[in-house]
Parts: sequence; structure tokens; C-alpha cells
Amino acid sequence: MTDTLTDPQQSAPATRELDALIIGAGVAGLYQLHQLRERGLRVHAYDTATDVGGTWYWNRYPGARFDSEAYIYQYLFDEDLYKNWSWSQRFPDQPEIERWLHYIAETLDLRRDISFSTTITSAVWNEDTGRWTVTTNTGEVINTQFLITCAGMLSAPLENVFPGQSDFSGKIFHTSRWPKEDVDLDGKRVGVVGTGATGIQVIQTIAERVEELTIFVRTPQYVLPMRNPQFGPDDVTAYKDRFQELRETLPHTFSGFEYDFQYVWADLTPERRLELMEEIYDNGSLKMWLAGFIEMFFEEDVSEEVSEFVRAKMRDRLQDPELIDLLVPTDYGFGTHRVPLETRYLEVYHRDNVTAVNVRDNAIARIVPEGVQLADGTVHELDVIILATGFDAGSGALTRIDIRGREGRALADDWSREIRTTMGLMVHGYPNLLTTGAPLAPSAALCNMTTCLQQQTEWISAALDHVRETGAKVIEPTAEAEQQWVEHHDETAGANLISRTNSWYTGSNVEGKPRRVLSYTGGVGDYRERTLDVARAGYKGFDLR
Ligand code: NA7
Repeated sequence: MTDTLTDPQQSAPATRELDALIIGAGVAGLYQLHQLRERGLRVHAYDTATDVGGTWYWNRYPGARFDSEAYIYQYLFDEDLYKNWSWSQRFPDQPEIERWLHYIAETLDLRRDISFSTTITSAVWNEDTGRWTVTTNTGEVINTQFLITCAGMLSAPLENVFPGQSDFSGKIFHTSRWPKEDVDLDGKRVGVVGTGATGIQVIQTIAERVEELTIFVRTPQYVLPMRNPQFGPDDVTAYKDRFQELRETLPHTFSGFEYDFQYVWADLTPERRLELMEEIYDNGSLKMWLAGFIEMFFEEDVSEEVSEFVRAKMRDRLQDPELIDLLVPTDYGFGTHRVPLETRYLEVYHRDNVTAVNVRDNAIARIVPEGVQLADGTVHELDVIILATGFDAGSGALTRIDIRGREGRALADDWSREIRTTMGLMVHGYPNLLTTGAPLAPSAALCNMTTCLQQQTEWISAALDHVRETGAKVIEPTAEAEQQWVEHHDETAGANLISRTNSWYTGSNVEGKPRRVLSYTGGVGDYRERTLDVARAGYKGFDLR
């Protein structure tokens, strides 16, 4: 670290000089930091949180847990690191996941190169020096060659959703800003807005504890029951014995999970299809979605048949026609947005202390001091409001930072018109900015995040090696390469029923956000090959200077 390095575009002198600055100390940031430090780069990570964990630091709401099997969510780059950690169950809860990430940080001794409680507020590219000037909320100014964002795909919460929130006389919590200290919900009248993957986990967890639970339902979800056995020593040994197999297979599957599509719908008799659906459904995992029948993403009649199978399961559990009307989706296909796993979620609606409020046609108008007011004037009186209202996905984490590229362009402006990237890894006009979990790559929506983030961070490390080996200082995708990727991405997405459904997958959950399927839908293995092809071709489509 040097004391003063003045950047011509900034008045404040830089206090730290780096080869690479990493934004975020979650799953991606930790591994990226480790990789670059191993290479001898001067690298430092920054995180708003007080500790490591990213998603698993912020989402500490009641009931937060994996929908990925724990043993595939781990890093696979080091066998000892993998095997010296043991999970207690197939889909562990947030506290256990956070402990695992602490174990990673401690084993790799990462905390010494992370500044916590520090938010990156701006990053300005200087074409003359070929470096970024980065500023934090604590007044630090950092001069860095590479800026690597590991800021999360689902990390920019939609917190101010309703007018009048500050007038509420009780407490409002967004699920991803849940306090570390215990929140007392016992004996309280609690309202939950949002029935996505998060809302479902909260609802099924708190229903028994609270005095009254009011659930505001707008769009119902297809849900799958989770099978979540505890792991005894034999189970742990068994999955650890699969380390090599997992390492070899996960990066090449469609979704980065241990299972993959294996049936051809057209080759199966109706009886066999049903038999297979029952079998896959009973697996109690996301297999029904990510390794059932790939045709359901493309062909309306297959989508309808699989959707109807899941609807029938839901109807069986709900029985009540009013609840069926409210909670069983009919206007979009199964799997065209995130499918949550759940544990007795639907049964919650049968409880005496639970009221389901349909806000599809009678929307939430505002928050008033007593509670939630609907468009028709009805007020639901509450002590606590839980907003499980989701995120400005993919782009939000980056547009909330003032990122200025070549010729002063602003990423927030560019992406307010059209969200574009090159393979989700770089953006034309923003040299030496490398992104993980960003739009147009296969993150979160259809991917086991750790599989994708390991692959992306490894690609980034290799790209930085290449730049350094060639003696160049700067790497940037060409406009043509970016256009090609955007076209390929859109073509892939356009063939898919996902593009027709409204959810964060298409950006439709944020007012004014340009619509585009945010995640690459061509498959994790396919994406990996495409990004490796670019590298093998000497970073074809990237300018090195
Ligand atoms: P999601 O999946 O975006 O869900 C947000 C929920 O909040 C969804 O049910 C929304 O209904 C609801 N919502 C948002 N605004 C409103 C208003 N104004 N009125 C009523 N309901 C509203 O977020 P999650 O946190 O559950 O999950 C995000 C990802 O995190 C998930 O996919 C996993 O990958 C992990 P809507 O559907 O818009 O009608």
C-alpha cells in the first residue's frame, strides 16, 4: 500500500493501490480473493456486511435455508477444504450455511484482506492510467487495475415498496435485512407480503409462533415438498466419497446440480411419464424442475402436462376451493420462474390463526399506522410487517454503485435503457471491470450458484493471467463480441417459455426495468464451454491494450 496516489479524475488522493479490488465477500468474493492472492496479486475485498457470507449473511430471516443440496453447494477446488466440513442435513438452514462460510474464511485466512462495514459507492475508469478509482462510504479512495464485482445476483432488496411505510406504528422488516438480534414475533399480529421462495420459507416457519398471520398473496407459486433428511456419519461419508465424481460432473450439467435431464418426453408413453413424474417428485428436491423434462421449457403441451401434475398435488393438499383458487397457479407454466421447495407450506393456510388475503384484484394501496390498507379501503391491522418482496436482480447490485466507464458513461444509465453484458463477465465500455452473478450469465435462476460462481471466478482469474502474461494492461470486450453474445442470449431465451412469464427472471418485478431474461438459459455446461472457447481462442472478441 502506498500513501498518496493522485488520480486526475478525482480530487481526493488514493489511499490504497491494488491490482484487483473485489466487491463482496460472499461465495464468489471469497473464492476470487483466494485465487488472486494465490497468484501474488495485491488484492483486497470490501463488503458492507460486518462479516463474510454475502447472501447467507443478509438473509437471516426465520426459515432461510438451501434449496440446493448442501454437498453440491460447496467449493470443489480443494478436496481437504471440502472434506473437512460436514453437513448435518441435506438442505441445512442459514445459521449452518453461515458457519460453513466462516470456516472457509478461517481455513483460507481470508479476513485479513477484507474490509467489512465498508460500501463501495463509486468507481471511475481513467483511460489515461488504465485504472479504476474506487471510493467507499468511509472516505477511502482506492486505485486499482481490475475491479471485480462479486456483489450478488439477488442482493439489492426492494425495500420501499409501498407509500406510507414510515408511518407504520409497528415494525417493518425486509427479509434480506433481517436483524441479527432476535425479533420477537410471539403473540404478534404479523403480515407477510410476498410468496416467492423467501416468503414461503418465512410463512411456513413463523405460522405456529405468531398470534395471527396475514398473508398477502398476489401471484401463487408452484411448490414442491422438500425431503430433508438429517445426515448421520454414514451419509456424510457417502457424499464425501463422491467428491471426485461431483467435481467432474457438476460443471457440465444443465443447471450445475448433480442431476440432469435424461428423458425424452416424446419417447415415453403417458403411463411412463406419470410414473417418472411421481418418482422425480418424490425425490423432494429441485430435480422435478431442473432435471425432469427439458421439453417443458419449450413446448406448451409438455409444460401444461407437467404443470397440471404439480397442480393436482397442490389441490390434493389444499382441498378448499377458495384456497385452490388463490394458491394454485394457472396462468403460467411450472418452472418458468423459480420453483420453491417447501415443508408443509400449503397446510399453513388451514390454520385458525392464518388469514390469506387475495391482493391480485384488490391490491395493497399503502401502509397506514395500523397496518396494510388495500385498494378498496380495507385495513388489516398488524404489529409487524414482513416484506418478502424480492430484489432488483442481477443488475441492481451494480446500478446502485456509481460506476463510470470510458468517456464518462454510467452503467446505471446504460442499463436503464438496455441491460447488456458480454457473457455476464464484462461490459463493453467498462474496461477491466469483471462481473460475477451479473445479467446474461447462468446465475441463480437456473443454476446452483456455487457451481456457476466457481466457474466465473476461475474464468476471471485466467483472464487476468492472460492480460498480465501478454504484457497488456487493459482488457475490454469489443462492441461486436458483446452484440453477438446478447443476440445469442436473446435467441436462447426467446425460444423458452421463461421469457413469457413475469418475475425477477425477466426484470418485470421492478418498475421501469428494461425487460430481458436476466440469466442465460442455454445451460451451465454449455455456457462454460462457450466461455472457455473464448479463452482458448486467445480471448477472441476482447481487446487487449
Ligand atoms: P421474489 O421471488 O421476487 O418474490 C417476491 C414476492 O413479493 C412475490 O410473491 C411478489 O408477488 C411479491 N410482491 C412484490 N411486490 C408486491 C406488491 N406490491 N404487492 C404484493 N406482492 C408483492 O423474491 P424472493 O425473495 O422470494 O426470492 C428471490 C430469489 O431469492 C429466489 O428466486 C431464490 O433464487 C432466492 P408477484 O409475484 O410480483 O405478484
